[in-house]
Amino acid sequence: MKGAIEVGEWKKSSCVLCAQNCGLEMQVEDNRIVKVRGDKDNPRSQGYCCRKGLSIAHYAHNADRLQYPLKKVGDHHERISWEQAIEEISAKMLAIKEQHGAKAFAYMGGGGTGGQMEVGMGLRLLSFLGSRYYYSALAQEFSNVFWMDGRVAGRQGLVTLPDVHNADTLVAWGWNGWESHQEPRTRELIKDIRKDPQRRLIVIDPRFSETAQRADIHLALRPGTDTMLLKAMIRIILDQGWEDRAFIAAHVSGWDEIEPLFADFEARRAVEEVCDLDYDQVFEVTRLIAQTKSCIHEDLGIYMNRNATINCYMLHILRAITGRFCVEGGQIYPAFLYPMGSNSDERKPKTWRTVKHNMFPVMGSFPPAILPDEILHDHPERIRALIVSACNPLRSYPDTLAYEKAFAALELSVSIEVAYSETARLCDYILPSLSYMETYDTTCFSFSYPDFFFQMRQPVLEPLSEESREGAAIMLELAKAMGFLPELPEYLYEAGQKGITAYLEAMGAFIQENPQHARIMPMILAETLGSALGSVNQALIVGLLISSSRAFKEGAAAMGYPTDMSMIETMFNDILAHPQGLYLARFQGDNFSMLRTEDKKLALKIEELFAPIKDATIENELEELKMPDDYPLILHSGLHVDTVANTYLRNPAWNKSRRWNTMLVSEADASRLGLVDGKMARITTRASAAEIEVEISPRAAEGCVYIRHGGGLIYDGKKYGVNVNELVLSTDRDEMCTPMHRRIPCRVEKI
Ligand SMILES: Nc1nc2c(c(=O)[nH]1)N[C@H]1C(S)=C(S)[C@@H](COP(=O)(O)OP(=O)(O)OC[C@H]3O[C@@H](n4cnc5c(=O)[nH]c(N)nc54)[C@H](O)[C@@H]3O)OC1N2
Ligand SMILES: Nc1nc2c(c(=O)[nH]1)N[C@H]1C(S)=C(S)[C@@H](COP(=O)(O)OP(=O)(O)OC[C@H]3O[C@@H](n4cnc5c(=O)[nH]c(N)nc54)[C@H](O)[C@@H]3O)O[C@H]1N2
Ligand code: SF4
Ligand SMILES: [Mo]
Repeated sequence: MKGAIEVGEWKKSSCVLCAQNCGLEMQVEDNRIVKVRGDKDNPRSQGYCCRKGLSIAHYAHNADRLQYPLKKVGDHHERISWEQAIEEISAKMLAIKEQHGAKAFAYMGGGGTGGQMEVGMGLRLLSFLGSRYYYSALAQEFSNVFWMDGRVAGRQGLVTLPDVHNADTLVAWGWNGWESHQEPRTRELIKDIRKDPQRRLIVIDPRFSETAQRADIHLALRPGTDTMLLKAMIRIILDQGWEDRAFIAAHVSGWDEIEPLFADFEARRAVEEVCDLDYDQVFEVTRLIAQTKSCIHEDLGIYMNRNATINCYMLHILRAITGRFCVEGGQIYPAFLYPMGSNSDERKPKTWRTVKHNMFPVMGSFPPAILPDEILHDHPERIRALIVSACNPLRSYPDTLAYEKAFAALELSVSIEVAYSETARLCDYILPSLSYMETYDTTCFSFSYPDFFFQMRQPVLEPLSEESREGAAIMLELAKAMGFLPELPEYLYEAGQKGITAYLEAMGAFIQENPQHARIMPMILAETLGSALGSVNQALIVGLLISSSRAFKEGAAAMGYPTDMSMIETMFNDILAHPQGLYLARFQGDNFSMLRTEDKKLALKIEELFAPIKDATIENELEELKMPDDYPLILHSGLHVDTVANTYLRNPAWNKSRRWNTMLVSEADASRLGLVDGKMARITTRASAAEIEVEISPRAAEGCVYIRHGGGLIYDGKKYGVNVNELVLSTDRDEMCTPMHRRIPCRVEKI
């Protein structure tokens, strides 16, 4: 009846499409998201959101959503019951373990930008199976920087970030923040800097990116020459005496041995002959970095490029010698509830390595670029069974063709998914997860110091299907079916009904009687408190608060939380009462107190990197920068622009009438190659070839072509766009096994 349409209430949630997790409010009618806006009450994002967030309904509602467990039969999937799925998968896993041992198992994904409770349980399941082969997206973008960060801080997992909002000079180095965000309220930040005559934005990017367009200074360096620019900047600082000697003496160890690495480096020659930049401009940028309240946000233009490890290292050297570490508006260690990852020191002999490539993990994570190889070889300890959850390797990870072969060779593949993704389609079993709009979850990306922000997203939608479950609950089911959970007393289940403090008391008594089970406390919590709360994820969040560090608990006390046993319950109730998120802790002590080095100094000396820095001479670099004759151009495989949301948004309608799967080419290259805007061209790499529409763009640098990330989508059975990962070989990677997506050799011809 007209006029009687009930207007849905606005519910508080957050975006799950990038690590910013901006607060969103959603209006829901008939269990569908009908309107979305930024949530002004979210203290971190303050109403900010981008067009991806505004398109979130496409994530929740689309034709690919899964509704019940599926099993591969011949070349298609058939519906099966949960009982059958859990029984068959667990039986197969136990049989594989019996026959081939723990190294046959790998687990991939689970985390991502929507929620992290699933990965917590997934890692437990993997460890019950006896394996440490965890593969994740982190190890295809950040291995270099996380490894290096680990050395400097004395422990992996202590990731550093630029405090961009408090800086006067912001350097965007290989970061296209206007489009990719990667900082809270990025566009507002860039606008604020433009308005303020005391502040400036400097962009270091070969391309006239959307961010470069808004910069005070744009250093459009020749692609891949960041190493020379960094060496030159450090040399200039030393020549000018701009280094902060007092800071170095107080907070840095190892500088005396590092300084000689830059002796005699011909800064001007490097800048002019290698980077193709104006020396005076580089000199001025270096001065601004050294002499103003500066910070540098580097991103995939550095991380997925040549020399990534030494470049990340030299960025830290630059920050440390200019005193821009652990200070307001500089590079900081953010406060955390739990570290971003574990400490996996490859120097320790007990650290697992992969069988084929002898590769080590960084922060507990192995690199996806080599997984196909680790499956496709004939060693008896090759990987034979894989659980993939909350990730989409067939579209996201390099060398799609190798991945296809690898999935076909697995003895068991299980996907935990919300959608019938390109990866799920290849799996033996697909288990339907509740979507992030239907669950309680958190990512814990706080990104600030000393205040720690926390938001537990609450469900805004009823489950689409009664058969879908929390990802963490699925992991728990599998663990139980394989007999990894002991018989638990009824009183633990009952205590949860009486509140969290009562539960903690009961749990304390249980562990005292059964100290052997302390190790699997998260599983026990998930099982018993999870059943009382009706949500495994909620129970796991309580678990995080329980196991938080002393620094966190002191920080929480500083925010006024009680310091006794009731702290957890008080805090959890506060979390529930603040669906928009809240600041939970104010860390005590200065930012240096986060360091895990014995002397609380930045351990800047990383000896393994001395030789590669020395070897990066002007002559060597000029030689190595040459492209092969048959592949003279650089393919930038995967821009993270406005029309891309990794592979989360499946319905192509969200990009209707936008050019989201073209190849960007400069005017100069187009006229040289006879390419016409809107017409097709063929691009060939060492991996394969593809035909794609040409887009002549002022944003493209000469000598480079660009294909956005996210093509190769199969939506509702139909394929859309070129999957750029089909054009990448797994061997297009560096020594840390990071794919060099920003430098794939290619050639382009008109058709
Ligand atoms: N060539 C190229 N490739 C790239 C990049 C590039 O620049 N170039 N960029 C890379 C980068 S930086 C990253 S971070 C990655 C990311 O790669 P992935 O980690 O693979 O992430 P997504 O592609 O976003 O895949 C997320 C998957 O999770 C599923 N999902 C959504 N919600 C849920 C849920 O609630 N539960 C479960 N279980 N699943 C869910 C989605 O349907 C989707 O299939 O890929 C990258 N791949
Ligand atoms: N809209 C949107 N935003 C996203 C995502 C998305 O899918 N869509 N995904 C998110 C994820 S997972 C990630 S990791 C981030 C990535 O965020 P960004 O790293 O900002 O994304 P990219 O598009 O890879 O931008 C890299 C920039 O590096 C430049 N570059 C290329 N080669 C070189 C070089 O040799 N030297 C230098 N100095 N620069 C170079 C490129 O021209 C480009 O502008 O984005 C996140 N945000
Ligand atoms: S995709 Fe946009 S709205 Fe969503 S979290 Fe990232 S910046 Fe915020
Ligand atoms: Mo990423």
